[in-house]
Amino acid sequence: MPEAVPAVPGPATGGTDHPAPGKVVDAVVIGAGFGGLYAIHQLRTHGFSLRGFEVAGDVGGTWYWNRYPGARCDIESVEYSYSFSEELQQEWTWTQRYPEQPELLAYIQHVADRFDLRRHFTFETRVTSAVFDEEIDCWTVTTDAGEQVRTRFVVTAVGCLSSSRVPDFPGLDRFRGRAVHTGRWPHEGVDFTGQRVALIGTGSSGIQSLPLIAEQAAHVTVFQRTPNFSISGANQPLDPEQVRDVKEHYAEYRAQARRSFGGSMIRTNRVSVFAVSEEERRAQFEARWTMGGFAFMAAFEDLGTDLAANALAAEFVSEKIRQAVADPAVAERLVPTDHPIGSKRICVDTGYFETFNRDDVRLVDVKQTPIEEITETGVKVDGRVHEVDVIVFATGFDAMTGSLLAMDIRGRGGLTLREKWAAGPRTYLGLGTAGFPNLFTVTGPGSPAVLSNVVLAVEQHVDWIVDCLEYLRDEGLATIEAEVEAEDAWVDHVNDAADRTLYKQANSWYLGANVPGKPRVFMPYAGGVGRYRKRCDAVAADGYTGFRLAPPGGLTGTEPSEADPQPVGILAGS
Ligand code: NA7
Repeated sequence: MPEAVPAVPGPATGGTDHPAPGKVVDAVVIGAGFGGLYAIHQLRTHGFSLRGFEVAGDVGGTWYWNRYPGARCDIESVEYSYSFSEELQQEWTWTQRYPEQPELLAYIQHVADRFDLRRHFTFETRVTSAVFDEEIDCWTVTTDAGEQVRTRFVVTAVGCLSSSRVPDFPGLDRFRGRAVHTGRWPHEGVDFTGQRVALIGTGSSGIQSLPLIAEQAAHVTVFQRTPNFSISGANQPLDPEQVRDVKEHYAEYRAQARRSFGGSMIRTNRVSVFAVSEEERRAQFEARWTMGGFAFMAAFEDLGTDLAANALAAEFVSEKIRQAVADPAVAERLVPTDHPIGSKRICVDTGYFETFNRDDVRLVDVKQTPIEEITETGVKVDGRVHEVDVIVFATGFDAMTGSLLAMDIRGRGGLTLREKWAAGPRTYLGLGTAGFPNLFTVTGPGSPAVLSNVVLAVEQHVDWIVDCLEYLRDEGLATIEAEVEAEDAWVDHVNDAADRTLYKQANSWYLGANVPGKPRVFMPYAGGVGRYRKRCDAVAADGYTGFRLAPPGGLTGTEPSEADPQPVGILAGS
């Protein structure tokens, strides 16, 4: 099994700021990544009492755990950053077009320091359960340290790609070498010098890490089940002139991103791929290829929705793969053939395909002949053991629902979230789910987060949630809960939006296809962040249509008794 990550000492900041034991707090925030940190900041700014819990030893979320060589964001740094503070966005200067994990983590730590956010968190502590008491409209949150906190609201900011997953290969425990997962990378790093390495998985994590592991290791065997489309990020140091321009016009750029489909400043060429000559088409593809990264899929307006249009883009990228890889047989195995380009999140790489030109890198196809077992000395495929010293599992995550369902969340009538979502997640706007009052999911299933720039997505969710809590406080209301009809309509709409695209044609983690037994449901909202934001704003402006709002005891008709803990904060107007 991949080894456990050693505990990292907690941050050396000035103590904690936790409400007195026994007090009912307004909100418990779970997670100290981009979402949880901003939730804490906004809730505190608006006068809510709170507690935060985080499994890791410090802030960072995704960027705390994914420390593998080459880990880098696929959204440009100037966009993948908070917009809520003008001072913050002016004072922080990114160095590269696509930020590497250490720079991202340094940024998040800077935000935590600058806004003094750590003091609200209890680190190295996992929330194990959250149980709603409908008599008194109150949640009890329990941690693995045995602490119980009573709270009016629970805000989960647990991340969409935080539940790392190692497939259940027979013999996993027998391996005598070292085994690590990219999403739980050891903090002291892994020295591959002189080592024979097995890299299992060719998603974004495998594709980013291969070139760097290969540079160090004696030999790398890459076990590929599904070839993936990957586009060079054309990463480079940021031009100071460009940084100056972005900083000067940040407000406009952010506004444009908020209105866009994917939450970024990439502009889609609003022309069908069929409306231009072959020459023009090629020139446009070439120009977008040179730009690098996600801009490629915006070369024409119909690449994500029309299979024939998509095939032209896929063919262009396949040609690039064939040009990059010297051995035609290896190149052919690296060319994706089983899904439309972009129907899985496109990978953004630095020299991935070229790495297969090295003598010390070998590609093993495990589609037709899957990995049989892990032995004491290596990985067995088709009767042959590939002997290695280290296995790197770049095998992905139980995405979007894994970390939510890992907690025992119980709503009305003791219904568990696991029971409610047994056939797939059901939410209203990705923010709440019927039967679970006062539970908010930042970047929950049914929201566009993972199809977009996640930082922009968490800001929108947190702003909406905090506005909602203020509304409830101002109106003297105790609970908010999605109505079943609104939720059903939203789930239908999420499905319709996906059906208008090619997303469902890939066996992706968006569909839960990578986890055996997981219901095959398209989880994110593919209608675009601009449209989604408008919808959320309209719901709020109309007094939270589709949600049921109630005063204290309003749904049960029960007033809290003297013996019950008296709510502080939200109802008491703290
Ligand atoms: P991904 O994209 O889920 O990739 C996981 C990879 O692991 C993928 O190539 C899988 O093949 C492979 N895998 C999973 N199980 C197996 C087994 N049993 N045998 C062989 N190969 C296997 O995770 P990443 O961490 O790379 O990226 C996640 C997201 O992070 C990414 O989309 C970006 O948004 C950032 P498969 O494709 O399932 O055949």
